[in-house]
Amino acid sequence: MTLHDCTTCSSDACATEMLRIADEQNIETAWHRHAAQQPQCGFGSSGLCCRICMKGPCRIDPFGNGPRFGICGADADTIVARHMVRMMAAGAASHSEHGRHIALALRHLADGHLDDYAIRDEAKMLAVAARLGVATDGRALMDVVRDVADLTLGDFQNQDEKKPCTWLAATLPEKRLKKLGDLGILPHNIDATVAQTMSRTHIGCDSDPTNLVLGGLRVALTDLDGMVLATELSDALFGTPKPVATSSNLGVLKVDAVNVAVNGHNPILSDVICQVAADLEAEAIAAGATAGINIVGVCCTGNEVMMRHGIPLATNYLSQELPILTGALEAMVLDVQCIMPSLPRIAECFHTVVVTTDPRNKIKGATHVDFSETKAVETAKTILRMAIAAYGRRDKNRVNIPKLAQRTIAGFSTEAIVAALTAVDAADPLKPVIDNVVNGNIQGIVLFGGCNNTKTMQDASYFRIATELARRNVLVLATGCAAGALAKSGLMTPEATEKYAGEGLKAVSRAIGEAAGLGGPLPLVLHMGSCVDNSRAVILATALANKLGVDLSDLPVVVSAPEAMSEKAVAIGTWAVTIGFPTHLGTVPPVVGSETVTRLVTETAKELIGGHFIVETDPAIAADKLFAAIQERRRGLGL
Ligand code: SF4
Ligand code: MSK
Repeated sequence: MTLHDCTTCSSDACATEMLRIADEQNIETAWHRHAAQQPQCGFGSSGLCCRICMKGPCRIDPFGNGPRFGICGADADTIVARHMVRMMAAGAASHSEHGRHIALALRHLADGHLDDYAIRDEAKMLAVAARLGVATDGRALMDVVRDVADLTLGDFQNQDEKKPCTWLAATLPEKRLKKLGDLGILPHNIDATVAQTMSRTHIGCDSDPTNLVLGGLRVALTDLDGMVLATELSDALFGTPKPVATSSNLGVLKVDAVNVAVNGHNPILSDVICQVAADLEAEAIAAGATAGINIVGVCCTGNEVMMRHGIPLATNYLSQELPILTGALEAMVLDVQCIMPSLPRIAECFHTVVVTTDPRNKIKGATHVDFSETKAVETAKTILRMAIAAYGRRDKNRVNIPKLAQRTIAGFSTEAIVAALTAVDAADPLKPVIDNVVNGNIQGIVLFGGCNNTKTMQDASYFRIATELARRNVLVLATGCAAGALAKSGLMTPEATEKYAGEGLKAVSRAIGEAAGLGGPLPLVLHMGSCVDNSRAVILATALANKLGVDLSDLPVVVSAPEAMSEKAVAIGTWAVTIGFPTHLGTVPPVVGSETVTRLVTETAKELIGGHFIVETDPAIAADKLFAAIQERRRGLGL
């Protein structure tokens, strides 16, 4: 199967170039496998295939000509709702497990067991402690860290259903917390809520679609809890991002360096790899790599190290196989989540070593190097030496590094945005944003999140919707693989602001950028980090809502996931709706087999919680719908 003339695979020029090489060398990528899967099953696509018990799979005929019930009697509504809610639970488990890992690391650090880590941002640590109500005055830092870690781990342990998760309570506006509490969907414990979700969706349990969806909203909120705690504690441990200039796309690989890609999500190993690479520079040069060691990022680990260390981003989720195809990648180092099991198969065709590091996330054919925080530096050096050894096996005749590396300004944490605004109004940093929303220079805010999906042309919708909304003076934020797409497209630059922003947005952006000493406007798209860092946008929105005395559902803030793919994206989209944001999906989720569930999440949700899903695969129409949702909110505020 060849894809070299594929006009719908990717809008990323480097990906298209590498697909041609894949065809020439007969190497299979995700796009080839997508083509081989066509046509995909209609029952599965619409959510009408149930595999909850071994009497199944049971399938419901969406046209009414065949079975209307599964063997146990479950109908389309129950089947669709149960499977969708289980996706949310899996997403919540994933983000929260990431968060737990960071919280446990902090606990071990406080107990003096982690020599290779430190609190890099003490001010953030103290700010977090104050937010959680932990006393800081006159106390040793590590005592504060221990209390924060224990309070955080309490969100995985609390058995009092009336006491909401600590981090949610410390993050969302009072009005939103009350609404969620009144609906009975404010979770008390991440682990317990995930377990309850699995239990209520077992055969013979909850079959009421409305009740199931409400359970889904509750478990999705645990996803948000896990994300907020992961982000905030990572900042304390590794540093809070500040604007940093770097570059994106496969041209960041260097022909004369030992190239090492870090891929996955959790910065706990990759951050150490970035730190120790300089120590092994001489060994790499001695091996013939005159440019030393070049660390690059992929997917959300890439976002983590890009925003904190300026490490260039090689690519996002869907094209993660392609750095290997350049023939110039010595090692790909993996941690957790969104990692393709195909990587070792592709690496077999080259000299690349694929290294897994998490004992619960191994891949057949990869080399496993067990990572633990107690020997972080030692492990990082072992892996880098494997990469240096691989450099000697590189076939120079097979090196094909695309030339494109887009300039990228990353690292707009909430704190960095507030710092830039403080340069405009030190007494009241949020005032410039609010004034400009009121006068219409800024019509609203859109947060792009989520993945890549082979069902759409890679990265294309991100570019189209972002530029279209920016032209209409909507401020654009991005995280995760959305951020990767928009970085590779060149939209994280001041030049993109000059080119694509509407006049109002451009004027505001110039004023803030110049006051903050950036020497020009802000980038068109503000890079807020990895998937877990969607929490940063929630914190920013909460600050705006509190300042205005309104709920999140009153703000002209919308969310867009044009290429949503993972269970984590399902969980993120659901909590975005649950806290009140209109949320666009550009890929159709497996719910359309149930009119009831579809109506619940696209219409009823709006009445109940303020947010709702907008499913729209056409990016131009999606931009119109998102802008219309912003206008509706503005009218609600009397603007
Ligand atoms: Fe079929 Fe019911 Fe089992 Fe699902 S739970 S597979 S509908 S019998
Ligand atoms: S990595 S969840 S593909 S954004 Fe965070 Fe990207 Fe989606 Fe994974």
